[in-house]
Amino acid sequence: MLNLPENFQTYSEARQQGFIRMKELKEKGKKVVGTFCTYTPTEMILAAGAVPVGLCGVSDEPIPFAEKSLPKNLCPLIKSSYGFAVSDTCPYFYFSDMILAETTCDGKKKMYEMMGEMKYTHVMQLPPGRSGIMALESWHSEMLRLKNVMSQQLEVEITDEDLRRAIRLKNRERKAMLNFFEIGRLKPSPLSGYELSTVIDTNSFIFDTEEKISILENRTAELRQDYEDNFKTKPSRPRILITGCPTGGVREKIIRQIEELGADIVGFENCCGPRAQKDLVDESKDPCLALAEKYLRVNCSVMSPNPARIEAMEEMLEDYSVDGVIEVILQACHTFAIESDRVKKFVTKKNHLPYLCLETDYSQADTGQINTRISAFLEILA
Ligand code: BJ8
Repeated sequence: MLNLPENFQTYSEARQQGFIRMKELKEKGKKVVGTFCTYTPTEMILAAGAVPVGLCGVSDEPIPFAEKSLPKNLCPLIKSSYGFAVSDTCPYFYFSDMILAETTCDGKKKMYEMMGEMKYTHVMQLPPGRSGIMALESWHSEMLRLKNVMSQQLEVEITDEDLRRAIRLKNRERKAMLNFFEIGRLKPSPLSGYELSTVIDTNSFIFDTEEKISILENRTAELRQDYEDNFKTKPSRPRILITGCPTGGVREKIIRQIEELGADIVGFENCCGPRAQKDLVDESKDPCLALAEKYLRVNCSVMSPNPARIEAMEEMLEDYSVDGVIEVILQACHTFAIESDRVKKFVTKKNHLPYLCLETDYSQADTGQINTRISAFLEILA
């Protein structure tokens, strides 16, 4: 049984509840910006007085709509995101005044060209690597360009003081999220990986950052107390670190299943985890430069080379007392699939820990096979 709070909301419940809140905000004249990625500088959206909303597709329902114009052999996250937009079944896409996207993987950036035919889509040109001064200069100029584009598109002025205020607020949110993630370090962890990944995704449907911070702080305090009262003396189950592609679309099929089969997911080294939270935006610098520096450090596999991901994993293996690593690769995600060889060697040869790689999509076709592979993997850890 997963340790879930009484008022726990599933992803689809939280998504539905957010519709009403968003409609009310729109009626009050609030502008909304749809986003897809951890590279998105949400501070710029907040500084513009607008509301950011995550539009990443985590359901296979809209995929048939996407496959009418996108190749079948494409990442399900891209197909699902596009499918929602093209089938007009996502109220958040409908309510968005503009889309803010980045050139991350090839599939996403080409899909954004098609999305731009439906709604104004600004695509930031992300450098393909971080080394050298050129990368930072070019990403900094993309931040300045974004500031102009967003001012025009949303018809607002964005001042440096607006940006500084947004940076301070987001930094507070990051700290609250990080403290929440770090509950996973406790042994045994009172926080299920299922709850953790759900809360992080559903947070995107709470549009008041102060409210998000307080929800996270309250739940973190509750979990610490729960650990002291009920968990501290319990035996620990095998402790799993999840890595690879975002796992929102395989939450039931993989994340819940791992825990129901007898292990604890204690951390996520992917975009559902502390990847974007653990380093803050420098509040003392010029705001656009500080944003450029921070977001260039995101250690996604679209960056080449990407040693920072292995460094982050090294820290997590130790800090979260990990017993085994499960990597999730979404179908046709070339960058994470190629990087998985390095991850496997790092986990098994350098750290002498078991490693399992699951390549999957959003369908239920491989559920049985995935259960068998997870069960066999957990037997090694028992
Ligand atoms: S920072 S992980 S959110 S790009 S899984 S669409 S990479 S083919 S989602 Fe991602 Fe930003 Fe990176 Fe995070 Fe492409 Fe791979 Fe699909 Fe991906």
